[in-house]
Amino acid sequence: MLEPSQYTHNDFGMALNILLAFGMIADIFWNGTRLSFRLLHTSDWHLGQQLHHWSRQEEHRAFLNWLAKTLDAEQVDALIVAGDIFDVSNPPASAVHDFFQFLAQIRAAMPHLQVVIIGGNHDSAARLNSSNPVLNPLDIHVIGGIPRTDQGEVDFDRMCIPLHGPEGQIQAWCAAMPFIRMADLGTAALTGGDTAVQGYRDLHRRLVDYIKAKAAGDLPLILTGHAFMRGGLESPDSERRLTAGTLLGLPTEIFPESVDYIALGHLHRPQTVGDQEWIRYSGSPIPLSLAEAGTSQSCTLVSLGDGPIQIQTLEIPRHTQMWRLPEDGPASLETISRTIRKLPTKTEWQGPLPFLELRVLLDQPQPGLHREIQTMLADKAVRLVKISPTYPERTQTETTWSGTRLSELKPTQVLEHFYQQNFERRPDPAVVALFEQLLESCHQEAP
Ligand SMILES: [Mn+2]
Repeated sequence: MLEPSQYTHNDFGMALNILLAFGMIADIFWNGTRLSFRLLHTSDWHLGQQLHHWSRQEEHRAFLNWLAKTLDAEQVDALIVAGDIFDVSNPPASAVHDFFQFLAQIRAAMPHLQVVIIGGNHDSAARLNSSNPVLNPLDIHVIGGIPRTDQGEVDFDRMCIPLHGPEGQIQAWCAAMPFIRMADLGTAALTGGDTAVQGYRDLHRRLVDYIKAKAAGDLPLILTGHAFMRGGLESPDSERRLTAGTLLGLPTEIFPESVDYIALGHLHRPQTVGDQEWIRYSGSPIPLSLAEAGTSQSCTLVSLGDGPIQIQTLEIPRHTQMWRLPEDGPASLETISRTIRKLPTKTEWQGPLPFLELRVLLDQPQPGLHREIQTMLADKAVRLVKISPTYPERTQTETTWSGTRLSELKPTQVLEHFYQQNFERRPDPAVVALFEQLLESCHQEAP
C-alpha cells in the first residue's frame, strides 16, 4: 500500500505530465497555425555601376552591410535577388569580389538562410551561372538564364526551388524565372503582340504547373522574375528599355493566378504593378541615376503563413547624398555661383562627398563653362556629376545638341535625331521598338 505522501506525489506528477503533454500539443498546434516564412526581396543592385565616371562601390558596400544586418535582425528565411546583380555583363573584379564577399558573410552568419538569385537583362547568364558549382552546395541558387537540359528542353526542375524553414522543413516554393530573352521564346514570338505574350504566359504556366506537380500540400508559392510590366514607372536614365517583339511592357496575365507573391526586378523605383500589392518591384538599393535622387530606396519583407500575406517595405539608408541644384530648377550662372558659394567646404563636411548636378540656364552654349564651374567648386565638398544646360528660347520639339556629349545621349535619341534629319519626321514607334530590341541583343552578346 502506498504512503499518503507518495500517493499524492505520484498523483501530482501524473497530472503535471498530462498538463505538459497537453501543453506540448497545444504548442505544436499554436506554432503550426502561426508558422510564418519570411523572405526579403531586393533587385537591381547594379554592382560595378559608375555615375558619370564616379565609382559607386562605397555605396554598394554600405548597402550590402546593411542588408546582412537586416537579414539577421529580421530573421529572414530566404533572400531573393530579382536580377541585374551587376551593371554590365562583364563586371569589374572589385564588384565580383564584393558580391562573393557578401554571400560568404551571410552564409557564415546565418546558416539556414537560403538565397535565390536570378539573372537580369544587364547580367551575363553564363557568367552568373559559372559560380554554381561552388554556390549550389551552400544553398545559394543562381539561375542566370533559362536553364536547358542536354536535349535543349527548358529545365523546369532547376527553376523550382524548395524553401526551408529553420528546422529544415519545406515551407514555401520559389519559381525562379530569370530574364527571358526573345530567343527563349522561339522565332514566332519575334512578331510581338499576342504571340509574344503567349510565349511568356506558357513559360510561367509550365513552371508553376511543374512545381504544383512536385510539391506536396498547399504551400505558399513565390515567383521571381525580371521583366518590364505594362504601366510600370520607368527610370530611363538607368534602365535599358525592354521590349517583347514590338510590345512595350507585359500584361500581368502572363502570371498564373495561384502565385502568392511575385518578386520582380528591372524597374529601379519601388512600386507595385497596378494596384496588385503582391506583384511588386523592390527597386534598386541605391539611386542609379540623378533622376532617382528624389526617390527613397527600399527592400521588401514578405511574411507568408496560414493567414494573409504580409508585405512591409524596409527603407535603405542613403549612404551618399545626391544634390540637384538649384532645387527649384535651372538658374542663371550668377545664381549658380551664389549657390556654389553656400556649399560646405571639404574641411567642414564629414562623410562621403555628395554627388552634384548643376542646372544652368544659358542663352547660348558656353565652351568654358565646365572649367569655370570646376574652379568655383575646387574646395567644395561635392563630386560634380553633371552640368545640365537649359536654353529657354528653344522650343520643346527642337533638338539641338551643340555642347552635348555623345555619352550623355541615349542611343534611341541618336536614332531619333538621325531619322529626323534624314526623313524630316519622327520615327514610327515600331521602328524605335525594333531598334531597342536590336540594341538589347547587342548588350547580351557583348563578352
Ligand atoms: Mn536594372
